[in-house]
Amino acid sequence: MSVKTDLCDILEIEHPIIQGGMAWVATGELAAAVSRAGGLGVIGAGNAPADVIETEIDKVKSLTDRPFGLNIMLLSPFADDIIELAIKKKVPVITTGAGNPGKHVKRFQEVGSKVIPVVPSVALARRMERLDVDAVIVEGTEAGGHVGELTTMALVPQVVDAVDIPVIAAGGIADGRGLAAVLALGAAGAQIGTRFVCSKECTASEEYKEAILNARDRDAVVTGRSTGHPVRNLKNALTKKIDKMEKKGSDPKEIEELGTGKLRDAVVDGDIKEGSVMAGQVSGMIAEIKYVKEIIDEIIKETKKSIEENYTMIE
Ligand code: TUI
Repeated sequence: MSVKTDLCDILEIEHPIIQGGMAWVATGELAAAVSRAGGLGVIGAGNAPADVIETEIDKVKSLTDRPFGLNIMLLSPFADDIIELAIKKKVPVITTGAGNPGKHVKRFQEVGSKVIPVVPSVALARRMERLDVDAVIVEGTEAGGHVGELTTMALVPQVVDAVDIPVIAAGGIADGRGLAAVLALGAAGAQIGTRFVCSKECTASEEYKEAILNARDRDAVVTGRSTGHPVRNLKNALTKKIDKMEKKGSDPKEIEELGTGKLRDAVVDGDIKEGSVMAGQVSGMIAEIKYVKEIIDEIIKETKKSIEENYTMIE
């Protein structure tokens, strides 16, 4: 059973599902599992140095011959090194986050890589189309991690109307109802992050996964607006501390420093109290840790069912 879109042809994948390039979480193991299950697995470079990411790329290549991606977080101090590594390794698909990949797009494409930047607005989507990128990922504020202001529901159709390249929706999608919804908005696929954290193949700490399983609808909150880099995390001692500092008007630099290194504490060391537990608003609907293949097969089955049921209702 399958749901085919243009994206499947462009990326040579079976299902129109891209895995979010989550820093620390999206390792070679997770990316390989998603690609093997017919989606596009993506390694998250985050703030890691190039030698660490080279190992992850080699790991994916040893586990699957299928296409995979690398997400380059453009605010990383190692972003330039990661860009050179991606070119050297001819990574099949490059996604970018937290900035404008601008002058690098052509260099990636020259070695055969597809380039798909994450954009939080229509203006940036248009600029990316003029650079001849292969598609855009439109991320709504429902997402985990570094977020923009607009919702997936409002932003996706506006970008679909503004550009002629495929649009991949991100933020707020965790199951087949969500994928069916964004296909109805005109997207060619979905990027899914938080749902894949709660997979057997994900190497994040058990504590991190449990925090998502235990989360309720209002637990994924945004902090750090004063720094210019708002981040969605599960509510805990860290987010409460940051909230207090923002309310009393603390120096944004001090707030930014408080968050530095905290994602690793949560993902790797399992410190879900003082660490940064980045996760999307869908956390409240995730109830079980499953194999990646089960997650993807269920999403596709439910997408078809959602579309078909809605048709019979209006016939
Ligand atoms: O990048 C993400 N999500 C992330 S990055 C990250 S690591 C981090 N930690 C603390 C502070 C900042 C980052 C955790 N989660 N998603 C993709 C995304 N990109 N969301 C929003 C954007 C974005 C924002 C501005 C993309 C482009 C952009 O362009 C501004 C410009 O340069 O025009």
